[in-house]
Amino acid sequence: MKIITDSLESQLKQVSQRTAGLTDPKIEASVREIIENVQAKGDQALRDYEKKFDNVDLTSFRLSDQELTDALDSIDDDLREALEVAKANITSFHKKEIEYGFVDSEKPGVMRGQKVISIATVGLYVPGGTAAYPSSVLMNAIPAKLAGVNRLVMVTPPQKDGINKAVLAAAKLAGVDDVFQIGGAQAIAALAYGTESVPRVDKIFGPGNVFVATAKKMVFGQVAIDMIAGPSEIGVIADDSAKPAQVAADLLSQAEHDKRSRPILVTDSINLANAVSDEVEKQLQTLPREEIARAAVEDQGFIAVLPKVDDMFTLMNAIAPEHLEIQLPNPTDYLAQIKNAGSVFLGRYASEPLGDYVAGPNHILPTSGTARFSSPVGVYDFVKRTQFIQYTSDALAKEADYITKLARVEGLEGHARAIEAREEK
Ligand code: HSO
Ligand code: ZN
Repeated sequence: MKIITDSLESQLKQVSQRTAGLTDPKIEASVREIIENVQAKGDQALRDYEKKFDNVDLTSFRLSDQELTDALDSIDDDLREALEVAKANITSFHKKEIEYGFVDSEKPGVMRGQKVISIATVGLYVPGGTAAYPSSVLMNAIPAKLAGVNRLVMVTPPQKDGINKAVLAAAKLAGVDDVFQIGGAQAIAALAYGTESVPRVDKIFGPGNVFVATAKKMVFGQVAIDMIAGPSEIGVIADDSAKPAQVAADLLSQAEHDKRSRPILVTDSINLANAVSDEVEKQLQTLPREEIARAAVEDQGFIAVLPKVDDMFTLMNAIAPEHLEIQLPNPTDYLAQIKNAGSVFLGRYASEPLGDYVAGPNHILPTSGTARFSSPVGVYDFVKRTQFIQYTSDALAKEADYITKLARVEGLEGHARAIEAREEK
């Protein structure tokens, strides 16, 4: 792995030059055409695109409830137990995120408040092939259902040998209401505009390839979207007390996701830097996804050596990694110094995959430095807020002059008169 011993200033400069890539205009044009066709021709367009892109002839897109039940019955007992444990831990954590709104009646005659209302219908995109992760179905569906979403609609591309049973089992366990076998930009268009068989949703969640991501960007406004997920990172801050084999394994756990994943170690110890670099090479040689992980390690990864602990945190906050492991003695002492990170893993035993699967906090996290301004997926993403106001005649009379003053300054006589219409003569 590349080891960098430059000054903090020079490393910060390199981080600040990182930018999000622009979408290719050719992809945009073809996605626009797909969206327009689905809008105009509904199910017929979906059938045509599924034939063209996924080479399947579909008469109906929706899987029956029996198919979901059968999938859940078909998985082995150990997998069932693992999914159940994950579900229980995700549920108990996310229950803590539920908001109840408030009513404020501190001023006489005035009631003000905020009400939290679940989003009625939500779409969840689940990619096909090897990126179809049952764990990610749980991470989206459980907070959605806790928030009170009425109808949670999952879409996933049809597969030659049928849709991944573990994904369907997770969907059933987590309370997904409908599963449609459709994928790509056409699935996003169907969710955004609705077709004869696919309901129109209010918000779309879930990762996908560049066509899916482009389609999500284009339908934003018609519907809400969760985020546009970019390449992910794992950042580890460690000193000499860390075990090189563990640090290396954790870096590779994230590197194996994608060639564009970025594994980063920041340490004050050149010995640890060298030992981790050697370990990464050694462990790569027996990793089944070596090709992907090696590309991530060699093209995206690096080890930064900075002698001061404060500097290590300054650099990591600038990187704003999706996952941040603190492998230092007394790791909780550093929580206050962390400003930008999706999810933080404290101490030797909080290895990143613990958070991917069973700990309970969400694993759908802000990537590519967006932890500067975004949060993990949570119950709060599946709700919206409405506020309310009630005044008595006396309470309004006390503030009426302020309203008419502000209204007339803004040139809005109608506003002022609406208030004056309440004056009791
Ligand atoms: N680490 C991924 C989530 C995941 N890992 C799903 C395994 N399965 C999020 O960056
Ligand atoms: Zn992972």
